[in-house]
Amino acid sequence: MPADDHRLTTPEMARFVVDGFLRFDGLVPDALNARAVEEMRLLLPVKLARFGREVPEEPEGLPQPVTGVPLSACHPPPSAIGEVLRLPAVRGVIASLVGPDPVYDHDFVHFVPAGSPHRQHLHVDAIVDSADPGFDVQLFYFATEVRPGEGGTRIVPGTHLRRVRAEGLGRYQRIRGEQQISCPAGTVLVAHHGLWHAGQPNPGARERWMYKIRLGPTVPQVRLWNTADLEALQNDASDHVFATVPAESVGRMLRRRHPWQRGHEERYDLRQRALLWRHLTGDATYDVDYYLTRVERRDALAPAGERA
Ligand SMILES: O=C(O)CCC(=O)C(=O)O
Repeated sequence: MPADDHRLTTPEMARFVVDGFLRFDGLVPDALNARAVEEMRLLLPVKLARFGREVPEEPEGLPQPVTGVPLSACHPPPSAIGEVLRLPAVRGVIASLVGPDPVYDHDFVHFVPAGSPHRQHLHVDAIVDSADPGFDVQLFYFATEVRPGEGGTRIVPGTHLRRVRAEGLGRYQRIRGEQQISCPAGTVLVAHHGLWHAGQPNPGARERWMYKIRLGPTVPQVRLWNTADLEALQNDASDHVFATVPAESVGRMLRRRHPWQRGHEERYDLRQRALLWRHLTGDATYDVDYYLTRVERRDALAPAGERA
């Protein structure tokens, strides 16, 4: 049930908390995708040169944003990339997660030529973020069709709440439940900054053009989505899989297990998801399976000097 202003629904927000991303297939119309690819062709040398610490000239009429400016100041008309970022459907997704005018962190053009054997190792971009539940988003915009196995990004759903060292991940070659994105042109994937991912080879005959932008919140990330359905779905702290489980609730949605979360492994992530849901709802008593409340209640009984 997308809202009129395209903001996300509560089940979609819960899915973001569980998976660390949401994808919207074919969201951007073909004519705009074609213009965006042409713009990326012009920008790629600029981005690569800057990465190499050069100061290249910007293409005429396409001023590139500076870190720290509001998104509304980025990629002004006639930029096709700006037009994508200003589509009501894209703005609704962004506004739901980081507010209506988030801060621009950086962006990049990720081009994989046809036949490229280049493979990135699995990594996270945000290895020096703090441990609080606040988050940035990264928008992956696939401007060209990506056929199965032809250069789509490899992602591991549900890994975004693990605190890892980026290079420590590089050794993992296969993880149960990982996906390699294939999608129609115009697909937008919005990810939590902690999602594990890697660029892949493109043995196909088509170029793969993807634009990625990182955005940070400028307002508290509390109830920014369409919360019309929240009251009916929000569970209280008595939610416990071995005792009390409401028929339909956010808790049920958050409890979904990924294939790599075996045995009791999922409990670490469930606790992190509950903390993130507290952050998103402003409800400091929210819980799933009682993990947070149990410890907090015990802690409140401890002598002052022993409290965590
Ligand atoms: O090219 C890709 O598919 C992913 C690239 C990327 O996200 C990165 O380098 O951090």
